[in-house]
Amino acid sequence: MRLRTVPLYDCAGKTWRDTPNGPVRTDVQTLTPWLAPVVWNGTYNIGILNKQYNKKTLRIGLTTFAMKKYIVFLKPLIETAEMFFMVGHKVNYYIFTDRINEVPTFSFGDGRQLMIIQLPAYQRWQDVSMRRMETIQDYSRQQFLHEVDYLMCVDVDMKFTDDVGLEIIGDLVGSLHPGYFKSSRDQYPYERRALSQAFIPNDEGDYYYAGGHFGGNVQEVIKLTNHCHHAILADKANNIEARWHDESYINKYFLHHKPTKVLSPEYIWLYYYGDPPIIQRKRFVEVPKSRILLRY
Ligand code: 4GW
Ligand code: MN
Repeated sequence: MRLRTVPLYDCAGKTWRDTPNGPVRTDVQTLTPWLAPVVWNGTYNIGILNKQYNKKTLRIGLTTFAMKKYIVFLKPLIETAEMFFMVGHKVNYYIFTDRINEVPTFSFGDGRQLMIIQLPAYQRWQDVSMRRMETIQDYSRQQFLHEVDYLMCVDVDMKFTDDVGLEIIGDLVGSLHPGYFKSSRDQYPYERRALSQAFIPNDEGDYYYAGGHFGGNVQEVIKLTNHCHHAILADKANNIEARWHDESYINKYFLHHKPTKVLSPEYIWLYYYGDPPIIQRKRFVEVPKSRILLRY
């Protein structure tokens, strides 16, 4: 008997196979050893996911920090989020900035809004980056917990270039760093000094996760950010700062609190890593920044 051709359906200009039980991607790992899905193009059916969730009640928060000169990244991030991020769903954008007067005006889809939260600017950029943990934890307890169900916390120097939808929703969500998804664990740039709270020995660790895209339900985000914030403080008291700042602490957290969903590097792509065919859709990509202009 001839094999029936599997019908191809169109999904935002891309094709994927819509069959009841697969096929899933065979060129990438789609399940972690603790049985959490790794989300790649072709591994899910967005139509089923959209039917499964109740659009009227689901509320999603997106947090980002646009401190000091990084305020220039806000416009492309939000404008592209309106085109690609959780389209058709309720979204609250939470923008932390010290430059509230420089926040542009946007037009939003139904049920979508932006809230500005003013912060004092920290002098050291490492502190700007690391204090995100403390701040997200703080505002999640006070505010986000009462306003949204899930939070995604992202770098601001990024833009959406393809759909990001309900496939990323999970209780605790991490993203694979684009530079290390093919590396072995001893090559991951984990913090290797035993003195640091972020220390991971050579023979431990599952993946190298990106610091610029994590999330989950608000309770889980509170646990993660609270844990990382306190690890950062403990290290500070010992005059030590982990190699990749907040990213190192997030990696340590995920070692002992496994994500329930892992996003492929489609969800945080950096141009430095080129254009490999394994990345079928680049959904959330870095906006190149002039270090000379922005670093201080
Ligand atoms: C060096 O001078 C700086 S400034 C490094 C980070 C800086 C920075 C970062 C900033 O001045 N303002 C700011 O809001 N941030 C936030 O931290 C912003 O959300 C940014 O995306 C995040 C992480 O910094 P980054 O994107 O520069 O880090 P990488 O290069 O690792 O993506
Ligand atoms: Mn960044």
